[in-house]
Amino acid sequence: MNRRSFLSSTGAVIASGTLNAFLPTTMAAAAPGGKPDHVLRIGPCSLDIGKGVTIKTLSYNGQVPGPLLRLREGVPVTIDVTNASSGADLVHWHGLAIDSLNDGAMEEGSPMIAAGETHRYNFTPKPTGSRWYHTHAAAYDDLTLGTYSGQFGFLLIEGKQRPAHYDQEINLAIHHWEPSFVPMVQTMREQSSNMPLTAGSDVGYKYATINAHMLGEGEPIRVKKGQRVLMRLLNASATENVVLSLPGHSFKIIAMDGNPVPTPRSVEVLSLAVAERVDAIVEMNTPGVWVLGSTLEKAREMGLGIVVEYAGQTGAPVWKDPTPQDWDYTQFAHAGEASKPDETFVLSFRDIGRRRGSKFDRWTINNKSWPEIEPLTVQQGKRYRMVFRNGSGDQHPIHLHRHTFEVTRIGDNLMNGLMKDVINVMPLDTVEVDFVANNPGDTLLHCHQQLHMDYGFMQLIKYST
Ligand SMILES: [Cu+2]
Repeated sequence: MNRRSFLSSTGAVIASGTLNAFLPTTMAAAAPGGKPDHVLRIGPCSLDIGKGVTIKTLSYNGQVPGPLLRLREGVPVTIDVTNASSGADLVHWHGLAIDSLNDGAMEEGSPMIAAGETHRYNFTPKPTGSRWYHTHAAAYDDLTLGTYSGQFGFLLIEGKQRPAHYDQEINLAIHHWEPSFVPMVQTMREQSSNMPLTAGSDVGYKYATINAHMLGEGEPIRVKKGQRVLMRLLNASATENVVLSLPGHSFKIIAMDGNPVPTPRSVEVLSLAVAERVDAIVEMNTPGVWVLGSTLEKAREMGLGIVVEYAGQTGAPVWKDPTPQDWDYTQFAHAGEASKPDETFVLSFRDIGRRRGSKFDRWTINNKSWPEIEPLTVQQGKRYRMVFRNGSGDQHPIHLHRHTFEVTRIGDNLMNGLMKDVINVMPLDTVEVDFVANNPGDTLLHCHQQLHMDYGFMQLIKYST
């Protein structure tokens, strides 16, 4: 039976709206589950990030960052991911409160997508805000994999509330390229904003980019005097925390990790640990040609920056060192104590040095490493406090999957109202965050520094039944 004769013989069925049940299997097989809303293809790509500098990496749809995905809060979405790379991979939807199987972390039970396979993610996005998507595959000592690659993109969940008024929006993703093993000696550490306190091996980089171009390459950010520009900044580096500034301007921070901050504030210097996001309004009121870039000269030389050019202005881009300041999360929160938790978990982080045959140090939470570490158990509806004690000399951007937490203490400062999904814990510091167990299913807690998560810095949270 061809399609026309099938339709004409089932006219009454079409009118009743139950056509699908009567479709011949050959037609159904042509579109399993129907057409997806979005398609991502993991595959090799070549990027010209600067003059004579070509990077070969894996990315989504041949571009870095991957395609901007704008989803509506509460509207179910299907995303087909085809893995055209040579190894198994998967996509994590970072910052969303969705189910464990679709979240995109193998440790939570999300399936790995074998090479050559297509997998359909199916979820209802929430909450509203600047999220992102990226590979959650481990890399270990293969520095072409995981978040060392170009597999990341912006994921904007749009809801009813509008952010502050703005004239132009710009999404800026930071990444470091050409990783290699380097001794974790002071000279390399000085190039990063991590602290030179530990020994062992580390990863260093040759290049850095904002939106896949080194400073001075690619198109500048073009602005006009008087404009209010919404900048969404994402640190998509595998291991490097960054500190940025734009001479002559300030960043009015309105959201962190996509969540509106209780106390929006203007800052001259912006700190972004691995996986953190900031939404900032920048008032364009200092005409000229400027460098928005790392506050470290060596990092700008590696490419970490982008030119901001006012209409009608010409000349070499100008950099000026800002007044040095320590990053302070508390200024964006309310001062004072948060709600009391029902229970508290104390988690101490330590570097236990290298195991035989490994290039990298092993990490522990309460003296145990993934996968030997037993899960934390929570009960639905209860509020939990996690006390992060950093007993190491490294910074740790700690990420909680599938939940948003409230930052309740940094060092000696009590605070409330600041909602995040990544918090950077400074060397030897103590940070406390609270979350409500409101999304049953296995939930991963880990350091987002790829070297740390690959070498033991992960723990599962399980809901008791
Ligand atoms: Cu870490």
